[in-house]
Amino acid sequence: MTAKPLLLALLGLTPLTLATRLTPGLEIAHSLDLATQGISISADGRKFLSQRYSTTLPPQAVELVQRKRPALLTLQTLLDGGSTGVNGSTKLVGVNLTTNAVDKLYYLDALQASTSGIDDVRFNAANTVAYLSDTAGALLVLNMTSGTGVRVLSADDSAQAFFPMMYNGTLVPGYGAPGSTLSVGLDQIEVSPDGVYLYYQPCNGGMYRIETAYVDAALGNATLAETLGDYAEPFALTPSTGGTTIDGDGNIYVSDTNLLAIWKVTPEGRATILIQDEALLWTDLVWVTADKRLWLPASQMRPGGSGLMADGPNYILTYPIETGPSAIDHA
Ligand SMILES: *[C@@H]1O[C@H](CO)[C@@H](O)[C@H](O)[C@H]1NC(C)=O
Ligand SMILES: *[C@@H]1O[C@H](CO)[C@@H](O)[C@H](O)[C@H]1NC(C)=O
Ligand SMILES: *[C@@H]1O[C@H](CO)[C@@H](O)[C@H](O)[C@H]1NC(C)=O
Ligand SMILES: *[C@@H]1O[C@H](CO)[C@@H](O)[C@H](O)[C@H]1NC(C)=O
Ligand SMILES: CC(=O)N[C@H]1CO[C@H](CO)[C@@H](O)[C@@H]1O
Repeated sequence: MTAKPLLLALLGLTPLTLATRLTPGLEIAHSLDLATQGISISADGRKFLSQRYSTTLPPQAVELVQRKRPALLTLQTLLDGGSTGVNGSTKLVGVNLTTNAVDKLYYLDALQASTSGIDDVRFNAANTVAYLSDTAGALLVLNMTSGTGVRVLSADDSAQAFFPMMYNGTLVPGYGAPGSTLSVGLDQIEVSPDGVYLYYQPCNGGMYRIETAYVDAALGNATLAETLGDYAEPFALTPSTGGTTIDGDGNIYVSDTNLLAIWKVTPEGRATILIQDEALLWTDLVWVTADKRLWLPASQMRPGGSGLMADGPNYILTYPIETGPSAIDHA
């Protein structure tokens, strides 16, 4: 036995022992070398991961082709935040999964503020409008037919962090001066399966919803774009969140970075903890598959460190739910 496995065994950290300690229903689907923040699964089962494991290197999108060796740079809907000047341009890229070729490309620079961090994307029921979260505290609405868009909610409280984020019981340290804390504005977004509501929240939680009819109309109505916040309604007091997803019945799943848990928020706004487990360490973008399972990439992010991420193995876990995916989710 080499030193490393022996040490891991002594620490009780081998996948086998972790598995035996997991909450019933929670299963390890993949154990990867690199930390994974997001998983997207195509209708025919191809799995795409977004991985970022350092504050200086750009995130990468890969297809998971073997258990342990992801390869092939492609993603169904790839959002290049351009955060570290990768090509200097933030863009939304669509990839045709039959040909693996880029078939859609929208540049978002005109919609951004200098502080913007474009983080997540969802689509309307007709798949003609894209909604993108801007962690500076705004929503970008993009007309995918014309390629033009509008930045809304930037002056509205609902898009701002009202408190720093929490992680495993304490405030998350910021990237600024020692003692600073991390506050992140509008980040998680979901669209109801019937396309009627857009849900959104800052990273510290506090979920709002707004009718997509108003959001879409803001594309062609500057007055409405300015006052869109008037149509926002508080929906659920969610916690500090790594990522969310929505199922076919409109239940939203929210990963809780503080309690290391997953919450379920029903379409009526009833919020409860579905599962809590130490393995759910900063779970990020979550996915629902047709076999009624949540896919939970535990990104292992440990805030405050220079590199952010812990050493592997990094787990992608699954958990059974009662419903399959929403027909329009990540369409
Ligand atoms: C993807 O490419 C294939 C082959 O060219 C084409 O038949 C299909 O319509 C494309 N899919 C989309 C969604 O554009
Ligand atoms: C998007 O742009 C197209 C083409 O200019 C236009 O016909 C359509 O009405 C726009 N959609 C919205 C929701 O504004
Ligand atoms: C969370 O905090 C507790 C108390 O400090 C500690 O024992 C535990 O190891 C932490 N869990 C993780 C996953 O960091
Ligand atoms: C634009 O939106 C404002 C605010 O909701 C509304 O009062 C006005 O009627 C709208 N204009 C048009 C042309 O729809
Ligand atoms: C600033 C810059 O280099 N932009 C380039 C980014 O990549 C796209 C697609 O290859 C080019 O069209 C841009 O000119």
